[in-house]
Amino acid sequence: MNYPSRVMTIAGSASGGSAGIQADLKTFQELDVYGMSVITAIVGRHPKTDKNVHPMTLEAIEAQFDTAMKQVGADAMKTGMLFSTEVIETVAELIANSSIKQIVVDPVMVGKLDSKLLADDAIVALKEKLIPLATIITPNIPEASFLLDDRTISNVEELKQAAIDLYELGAKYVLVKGGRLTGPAVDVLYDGETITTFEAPRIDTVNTSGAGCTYSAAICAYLAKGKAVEEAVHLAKSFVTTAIEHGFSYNDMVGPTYHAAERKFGEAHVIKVGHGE
Ligand code: PXL
Repeated sequence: MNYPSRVMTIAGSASGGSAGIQADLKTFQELDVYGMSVITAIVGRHPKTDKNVHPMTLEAIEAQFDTAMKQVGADAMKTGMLFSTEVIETVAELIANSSIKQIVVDPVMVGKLDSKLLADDAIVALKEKLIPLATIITPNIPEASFLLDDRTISNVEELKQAAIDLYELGAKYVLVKGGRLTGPAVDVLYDGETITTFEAPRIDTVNTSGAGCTYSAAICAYLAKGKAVEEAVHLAKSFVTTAIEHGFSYNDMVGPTYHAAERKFGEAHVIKVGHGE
């Protein structure tokens, strides 16, 4: 038998099941890769104390990583919510000392419901320690803007310039996601030489919780399967667009994307790919 490729996510647990570790593992399963997880923190708001981020110890993070690597090993990995400088530094060291080749860094900063997922002082470690190890980073507009000292990004041209400038941080590829602009959902990929755009139709829904996690997890899964970065982004964008199209909610809160959508309904969206500036 051909065993499935091995993927690991290092991220926060989102108890509602839409984002974080839970979105990552659902995505991995849908794409038939073997998913493993290192939980950095548990995210869930306590009704009385209001505390929302419950961090794991560094020892627990290292123990999870070591166990998964010894038991299985990994062909690709992604990072999501890491929260603090010390966790970012620990994770960067684990990655640097591993043989994992494909590293997706989703620079998670703020959740859909405005929960803070990156500490104020952690941006320096993110930029200096983790991003230089990345095969690809996948910031959305607020994240790209924050990484570029609060630059305004309000159209596709500025999205392209942001990708070019973020490349200087040392990742091999930069994908800046334009989902928050108006018009079609355009993402820009830059590899130091060529700009590639990926365009999907805008879907009129509020149920996009975990879309960013799902997108980066899908990129990670396709990289583990041996796809080149551009192809992995293309396939992942189609996967997440279909998941967003079939997003839903069990109540009046912002709901999840539907991770099983592509499997159940087929590939609904053609992604338009453009090359050059
Ligand atoms: O969607 C960003 C995100 C990432 N990781 C965790 C989260 C969220 C959003 O709530 O809870 C753990």
